[in-house]
Amino acid sequence: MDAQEVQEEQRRLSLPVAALVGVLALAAALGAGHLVAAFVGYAASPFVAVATFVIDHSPQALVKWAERTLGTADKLVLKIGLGVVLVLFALAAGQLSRRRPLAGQVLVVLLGAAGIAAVYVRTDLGQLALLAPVAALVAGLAAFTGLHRLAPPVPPRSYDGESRRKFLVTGVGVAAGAGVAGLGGQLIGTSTNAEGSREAIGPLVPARTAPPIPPDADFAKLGTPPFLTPAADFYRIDTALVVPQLRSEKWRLRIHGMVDRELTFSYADIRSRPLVERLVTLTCVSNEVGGPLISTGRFLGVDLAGLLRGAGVRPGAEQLAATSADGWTCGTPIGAALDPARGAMLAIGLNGEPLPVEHGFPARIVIPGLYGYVSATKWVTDLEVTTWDARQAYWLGRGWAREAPIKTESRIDTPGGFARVTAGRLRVAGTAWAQHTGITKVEVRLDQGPWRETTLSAEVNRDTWRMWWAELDVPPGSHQVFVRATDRSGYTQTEARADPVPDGATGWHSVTLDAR
Ligand SMILES: Nc1nc2c(c(=O)[nH]1)N[C@H]1C(S)=C(S)[C@@H](COP(=O)(O)O)O[C@H]1N2
Ligand SMILES: [Mo]
Repeated sequence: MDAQEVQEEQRRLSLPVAALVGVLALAAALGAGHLVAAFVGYAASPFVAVATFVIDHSPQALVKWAERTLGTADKLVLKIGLGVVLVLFALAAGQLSRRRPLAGQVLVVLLGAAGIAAVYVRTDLGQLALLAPVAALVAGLAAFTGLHRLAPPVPPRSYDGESRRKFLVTGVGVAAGAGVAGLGGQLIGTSTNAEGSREAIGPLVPARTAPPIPPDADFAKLGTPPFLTPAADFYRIDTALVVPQLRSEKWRLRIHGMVDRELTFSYADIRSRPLVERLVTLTCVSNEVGGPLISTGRFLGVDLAGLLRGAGVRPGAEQLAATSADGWTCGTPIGAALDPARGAMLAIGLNGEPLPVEHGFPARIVIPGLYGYVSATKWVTDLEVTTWDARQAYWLGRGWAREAPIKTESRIDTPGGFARVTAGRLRVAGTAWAQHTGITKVEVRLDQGPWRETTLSAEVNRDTWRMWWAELDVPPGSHQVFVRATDRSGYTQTEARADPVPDGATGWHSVTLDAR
């Protein structure tokens, strides 16, 4: 062993330095991946791709649980969680490599391979998209190896000022480079993204407007939600980790399958057709009894049945299979899509503006009365008229029902659960819905007492929710208030509790109160 080898043998990094090397290499990898992804597809950014993979391959019960409990924050929580895991990996890579870089290099390659695999399995991303995780792997490995070689050992025997300067300059360079690459990727990605295109749409003029909403369509002053949900508050549920960025100029909708003639529409084609406005309450099948995954919008768009009839639906068709730009799929009974009384639409506007990007810009499907997962495809680009046997939509393969009309349900909005209230006269208020049938009665009950009818808001149409309120006499103590709705078919909500899986929750919503 010569002196050089002895020195190499004993070279060891301190824990903080090793950790820094790991974290800087991670930053270099993510920054490089994000920059390349700006050119080959945003969803190929390795971080995004891995997180999406986690969503797509988690047990569906877990995904739905996250949607229910975390709502729109589910993705943020996932991203933070993944970020923490990655930093732990980076720290481990540093720690395992305090003597030799090999163990850390292996970890870096494993992480890079995970990114490549996550992009590879995505059928909606081209092969070019693989460049993003490959760039991440190369950058991560180079940064790790280079920084490891330059890092100060303990004890710092032959490590002089010059070596220290080199390490610092390289470290700062890697950090700055990663930041610039990441930010640059973000900037380039968004200048080619959907929001710019959306802002250039200009006013969308309805040929037929929805009737004005009467002032007594909600009891917002008594604690119900407003009849129309502001777009910013509209519940959002989808599997897209990165909101698909479509530009209206490039968007196309193809109608094919069991049709007489295949049709392709551009945004301009759709926009120049007579645009109709419809007030519709969307509901997610994952909504628990009493849950928030329901909102009402003023949708603007064209009649879906008209588009399909233009293509000529052939006999024997059963399913309208819709595909979104990000590869999500949805199957609707063809009858519901064609029924003129149902009013299915291809929507391009919400509440007087172009669809928000996260709600499907440039276009989505809206079909009154069906849960979102069997009807409401956002970022829709492809409609295939087909049979049930020929294609199985995304959530069907995960245990959810093929046909899923929205169930008649009701919710207490005020007071909230476990509220402390003053004993005596208590006002309760809430929401009820039975889309496509209509609500005719809502009743409330205190504990095991008699059902009492509530005052209903004006019925705007049968496809939207209805608000209710009532007053109850509440003695001091702990109590439970129940609500149940009856729809126009005469059906009264069952007390039997059912989970959202496979076709929507049932049961009476109740809140527990503490009256003093
Ligand atoms: N492309 C796409 N469209 C989708 C989904 C999705 O995951 N991807 N989820 C559906 C579900 S489950 C629901 S409940 C509605 C929600 O629409 P919103 O987010 O506009 O409220 O969108 C539907 N359309
Ligand atoms: Mo949903």
